[in-house]
Amino acid sequence: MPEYQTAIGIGGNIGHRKRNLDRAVVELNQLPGILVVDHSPWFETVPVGYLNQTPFLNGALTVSSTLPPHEFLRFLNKIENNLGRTRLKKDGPRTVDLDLLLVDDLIINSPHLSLPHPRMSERAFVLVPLAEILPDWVHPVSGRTVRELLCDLGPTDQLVTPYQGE
Ligand code: PH2
Ligand code: MG
Ligand code: MG
Repeated sequence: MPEYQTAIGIGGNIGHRKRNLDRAVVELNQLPGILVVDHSPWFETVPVGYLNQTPFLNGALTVSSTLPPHEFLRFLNKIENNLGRTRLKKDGPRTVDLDLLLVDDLIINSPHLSLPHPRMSERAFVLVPLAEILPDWVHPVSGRTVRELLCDLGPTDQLVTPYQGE
């Protein structure tokens, strides 16, 4: 059975954010063929895109999986739905968002899935947590490591801060 090494971005800003995200991680780990290998600390982050909403809690996970990326994505969407995710507004408030960021060195551009995640390199709320667990992972399109991509963003301390509790 092939094993895929996967990086996942997780975030949310509705309700008890930490409780929601912790529950998503537990549900993920309970899926057959999925093992959560590592987990960044949680960070409080300024909303990007749609600005008029409460701050997010964000983190990153590494997961070992026997599921091919498209199947894995279906399970991630299921967990989002279990946790009450609605999709009323692009970039708007959500209980939990689980995004596939990187899967091995795969490059995929299909209608439902793009890998690497197309906006990951611009987003401090993705790269700061990811750099805590996978600083040396090479982005297969740009050839830059996660640490280098984060450096490229310049200072991020106004956008991403350690989580202090709800
Ligand atoms: N997710 C988005 C859009 N904007 N901003 C922050 N801070 N954190 C997110 O997870 C986030 C966002 C789309 O998925
Ligand atoms: Mg997202
Ligand atoms: Mg998403």
